[in-house]
Amino acid sequence: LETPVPAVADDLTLRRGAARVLLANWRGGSTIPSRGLYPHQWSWDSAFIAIGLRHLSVRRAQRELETLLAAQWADGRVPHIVFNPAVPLDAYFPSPDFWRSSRAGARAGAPSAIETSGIVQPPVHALAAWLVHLADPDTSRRRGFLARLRPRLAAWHDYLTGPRDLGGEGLAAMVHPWEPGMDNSPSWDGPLSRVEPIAPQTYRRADLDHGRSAERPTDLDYGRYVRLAADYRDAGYQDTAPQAFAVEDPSVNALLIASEHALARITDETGGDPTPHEERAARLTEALVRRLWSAEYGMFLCRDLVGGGLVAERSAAGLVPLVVPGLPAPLVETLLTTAKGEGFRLGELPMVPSYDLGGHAFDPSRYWRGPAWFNINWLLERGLRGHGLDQEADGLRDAMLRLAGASDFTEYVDPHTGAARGTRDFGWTAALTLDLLA
Ligand code: 9WN
Repeated sequence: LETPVPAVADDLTLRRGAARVLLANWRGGSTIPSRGLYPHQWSWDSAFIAIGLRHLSVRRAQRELETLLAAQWADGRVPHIVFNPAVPLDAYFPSPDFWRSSRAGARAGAPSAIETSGIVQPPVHALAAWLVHLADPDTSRRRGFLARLRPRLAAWHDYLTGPRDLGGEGLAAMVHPWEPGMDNSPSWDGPLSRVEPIAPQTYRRADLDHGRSAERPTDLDYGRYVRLAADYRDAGYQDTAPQAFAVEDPSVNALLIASEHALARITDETGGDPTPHEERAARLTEALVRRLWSAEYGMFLCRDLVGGGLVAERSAAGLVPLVVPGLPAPLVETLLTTAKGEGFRLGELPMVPSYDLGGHAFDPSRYWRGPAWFNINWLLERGLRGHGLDQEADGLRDAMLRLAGASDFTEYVDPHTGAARGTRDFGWTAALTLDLLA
């Protein structure tokens, strides 16, 4: 029996479908990731969404980033969720009454009139702002788009390279598994095992109203996520307090470097001196290689700052540094070999999985433990192209477009079959489809 091949949508149908998702998910000042599961504004989602939205409406793409950065805290952090007060509290957990940012985050400079979470997500924003600018430089200049955003983006990077350099070696650390955006990556199993889970009867998982439990993190994971977030909140969201979970993640730091290069371009465009930003990007690149490269694994690994040492798990986060423009050529070559090898099978499977296909924790359906995600594959596509690997980039691009169209812009796919997993009509899947089509 042959497996039926889904009809391939033509470019116009795809573009229309993606635009329909972004229009339906637009909430007046920003875009929600999905209508059921994620009814608020998320930080790195908004960056990816702005990158796609610029092909539909430059004005909305600018607005997306402006709305997010309007919720920035005085200490520079950009919160991972900006809550929409019109959405009922029980629609998403943890809700604003859990984070209590305006009160619990007051010392860290949380805004008093907007409720947000108190943790962060990967810094894709300066890169997004620069790409949005490039889509229509005249409108951008007329509106002073970059001039208004630049100080906020600079403060954001200062926060990550300052108070968040918990390891003291020049990289940004993440203090919660939600921060690197790959919540239940097997890389966190070890560091999380030290965290005492909060009792399940003390909260209600709203995500299971919308997502299949086999495709979501487990209850044990959630108990630990909630414990860490509650402890951080109870310490006033201060980064000086000791953390039970602290990791240096290669994807987060690679995105910081790509964004630092973008911040240099933004600074130059707005009449400033780009040199300090280029220098910081070079320092971060050196630290990334020194701290997180593993010659043995042929890729970058995460570093556990509490337990000490590199985490022996191969996740797609360790390939994302392909987006770093100045990555030394031998490392690019090794990353390509690893990506094409049996763990990730770039060029053989349609999209790159989030975790080693032969890894002990691999699960083709469960969230960040195997499924292939569109944002990560978009970053890999961009990275490959940036290093002149057009053939590999073209293959990834074609597969992403095919699967996005065939899956109703799903959140993630089974890496072997390409079957849709997670929620549908997902914001960044639609947005990045538009970007790949442009
Ligand atoms: C917690 C919104 C977010 C993404 C993350 C993804 C998922 C949230 C959740 O959804 O995380 O932040 O409730 O599971 O892991 O990358 O930004 O799309």
